Amino acid sequence: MAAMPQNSYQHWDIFCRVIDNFGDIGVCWRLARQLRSEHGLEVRLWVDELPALQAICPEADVTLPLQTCQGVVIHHWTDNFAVDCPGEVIIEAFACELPPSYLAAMASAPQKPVWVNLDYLSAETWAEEWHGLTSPHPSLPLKKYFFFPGFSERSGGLLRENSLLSQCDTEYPAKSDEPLTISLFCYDTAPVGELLAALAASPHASICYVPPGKPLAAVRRHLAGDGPWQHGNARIEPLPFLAQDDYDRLLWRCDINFVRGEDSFVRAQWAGKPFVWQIYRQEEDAHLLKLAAFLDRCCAADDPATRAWRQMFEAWNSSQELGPAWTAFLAQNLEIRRLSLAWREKLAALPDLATALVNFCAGKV
Ligand code: TRH
Repeated sequence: MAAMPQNSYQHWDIFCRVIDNFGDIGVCWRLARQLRSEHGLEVRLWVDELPALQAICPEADVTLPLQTCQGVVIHHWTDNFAVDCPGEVIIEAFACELPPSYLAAMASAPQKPVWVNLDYLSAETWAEEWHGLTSPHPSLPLKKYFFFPGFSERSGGLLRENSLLSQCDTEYPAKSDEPLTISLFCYDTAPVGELLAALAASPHASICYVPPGKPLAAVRRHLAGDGPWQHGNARIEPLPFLAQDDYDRLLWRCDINFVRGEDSFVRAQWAGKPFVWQIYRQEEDAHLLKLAAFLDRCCAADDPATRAWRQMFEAWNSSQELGPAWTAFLAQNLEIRRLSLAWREKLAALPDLATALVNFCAGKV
């Protein structure tokens, strides 16, 4: 267990509203588990959609208003919310808005809790500038801190469990013979048809693992039936939705990972394998700035491998032709593997997000 900083708080409440998909609960569940298992904290997780939690944590029971999973106390967050005593630290994930009765309880607590908005991950520099700033509540004697995950020491870092990298390297040491193994977690807007065509026509055999939901729906728009499919030189295999730790193992085991959103994107970076990110679309194309900011950090060099990697990200996220980008990406695969490991090493030198958050909150009121 990590050494506790002076004046650290024991009782943490995390609030999570599932907007869509699995990223909101994915981040909160991972954080809750790590605060419990590595920092020994008492953690309550309030989540409004238990089925989303159950998808990534199959032991969760969707019928229970209150249960404990892996040491984390899980509450179903419903409209008739009630709590006796607020935590000492309150994490409002992704500005999900705390219930008014809870805010009132926070305001009347003898010692005001530390209230933190855990924000979305962005490589943009404004996120570093905002990291750690506060905002007073308009009417109650409370202030909220903004905590931004990120890719530099000026941010709150990324979620990374203590033994993650050693576990990954021990369980799945490098392999690089055919068939090429690929995991495909994407939105249904990705140019999946072009990827399937390129894999089918490739002289190299591949296996592509496809999770249910949007990725499988995208595949089924191009291949008839339920699969698995042999499509030219590619085998396309549907997978069940995996528990979060098993999804990590899939990323460790595959040669190339297509990931999306926020949490799988981070986990692919810890896998240290070439990955392709489909960013979550935002209004007015705000996501394109976010994508460019990440590429400027991760793919800053001007060499053939970095250019091929960047080109693949751009093609996967736009309507550009995918075929040439994929061919260049594959041709540079070994070098991109080396770049992925170097990037992982750079990120792993930063404090992990859970530890940074515990240190950030210690002693604050
Ligand atoms: O599911 P996502 O697209 O989630 C999000 C949300 O849409 C959110 O609203 C948005 O703001 C955010 O993206 C940017 O992608 P993400 O973040 O990768 O979350 C997926 C989670 O599901 C992650 O924790 C990994 C997990 N997962 C499993 O546990 N098992 C699986 O089989 C798969 C495919 C994923």
